[in-house]
Amino acid sequence: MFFPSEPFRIKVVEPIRRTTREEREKLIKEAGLNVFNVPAEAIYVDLLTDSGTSAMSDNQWAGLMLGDESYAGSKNYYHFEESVRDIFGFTHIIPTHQGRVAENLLFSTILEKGMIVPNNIHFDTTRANVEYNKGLALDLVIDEAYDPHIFHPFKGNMDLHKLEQTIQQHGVHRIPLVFITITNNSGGGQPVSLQNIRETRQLLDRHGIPLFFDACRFAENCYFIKEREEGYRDKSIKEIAREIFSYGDGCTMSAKKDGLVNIGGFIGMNNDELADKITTRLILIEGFPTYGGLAGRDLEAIARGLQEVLNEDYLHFRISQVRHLGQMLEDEGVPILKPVGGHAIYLNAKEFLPHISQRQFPGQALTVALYREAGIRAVEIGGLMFGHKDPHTGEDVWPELEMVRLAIPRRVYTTQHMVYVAESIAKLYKEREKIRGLRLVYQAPVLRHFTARLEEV
Ligand code: PM9
Repeated sequence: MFFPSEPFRIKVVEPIRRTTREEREKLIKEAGLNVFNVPAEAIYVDLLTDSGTSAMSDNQWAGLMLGDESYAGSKNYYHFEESVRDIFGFTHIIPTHQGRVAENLLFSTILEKGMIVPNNIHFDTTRANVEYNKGLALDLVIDEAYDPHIFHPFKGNMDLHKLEQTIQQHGVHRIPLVFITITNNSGGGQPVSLQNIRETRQLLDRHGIPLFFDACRFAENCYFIKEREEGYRDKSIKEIAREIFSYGDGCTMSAKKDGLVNIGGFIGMNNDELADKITTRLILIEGFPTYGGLAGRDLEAIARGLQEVLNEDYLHFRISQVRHLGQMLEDEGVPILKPVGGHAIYLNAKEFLPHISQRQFPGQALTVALYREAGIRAVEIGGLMFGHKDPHTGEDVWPELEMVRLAIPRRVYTTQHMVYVAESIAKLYKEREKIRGLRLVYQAPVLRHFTARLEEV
């Protein structure tokens, strides 16, 4: 498979250590079979998340030295605002220290009990923030998204029929806005087409409902549009991004993904009244509107990162590196979600471990086995993350997909690291009958996967 070489060279290195099998056995046991509790120094290849784990460029590090840490009106804020507006175009740009705060500020301002927020698929922090504010988070992605075998170029698309039905059923007054997550993380990092975005906008215009984007991985989404959607091959990534956001009334963004930084986020919007209300809350919980919980130097790094991420050589390498890992796994017969998305490979845990029922957390069992076997940290996106009790019937509800995500940090690991990951998983796949199911011994009331403790059945 043709795969471009890295469009950067390495100037600084961070040593990583290989642990022994015995060390890992002990650590994972102490961690309650939850890789979130394992110290990062005991991980060889860390694919827990692509969030906040990017390697910054020399240009971004240089920007940190220009940090203006004035409480109000830092010059870095103005540069940040200019850079964000250049791509996203929104009138109000409100910095936050990460994505979930942007979600919290937005939903705590607009939601009233019983309101509904449709999305293609809500990410877990988005869902939690909607539900915490007494709203109902609905996933209205196209059905193809739930079939890991179907190739659809834009598997993150919103199902317009489901959206129209939802509006008819619940009424416009209960839907303060609709979200589209680009790329659709919880559905496999799958892109949304511009046609689908345009049509969603037209549908919402008929009802007077605003459209917001969860823009964490917008540049990767734009790359897929350029590659797969007719009429966009000759457009630049920035032109595609501008068109996407021209259909929106606002966005939330965790800059920890396509901002190429280790911390930061923002809310963008056009509505003056809403921006005023959110800014008042921002001052209460994050800080003054020109820093929003960040240092001036962080804002500078975001301003630069957002422009760097639009580079096509970078995006070509990025998407190809993830795709290459997927191809190596497929060549070994390992079941993965197809097509490969933008930032991660998703192992299909139901097919990897058919002998473990969903009640015994096959995704988490596979995640634990991967750490034990090879010191690789992945994350379960399945029953542990999304399983819950139905509030009306008290029955257990399990998600359709049971996956293990291998999220690839940006500009961090080399192709040889990817070979190591593919070979380790292929070995595990050959010995999969040895992996046992798990049961919960502790769970928190919200976002339980972060702190859950489990044991082997
Ligand atoms: N995503 C991820 O690993 C980091 C948190 S869970 C380990 O995928 C979307 C689509 C996300 C996301 C975070 C957030 C929240 C919102 N939307 O982590 O609060 O993927 O900056 O962003 C993670 P923050």
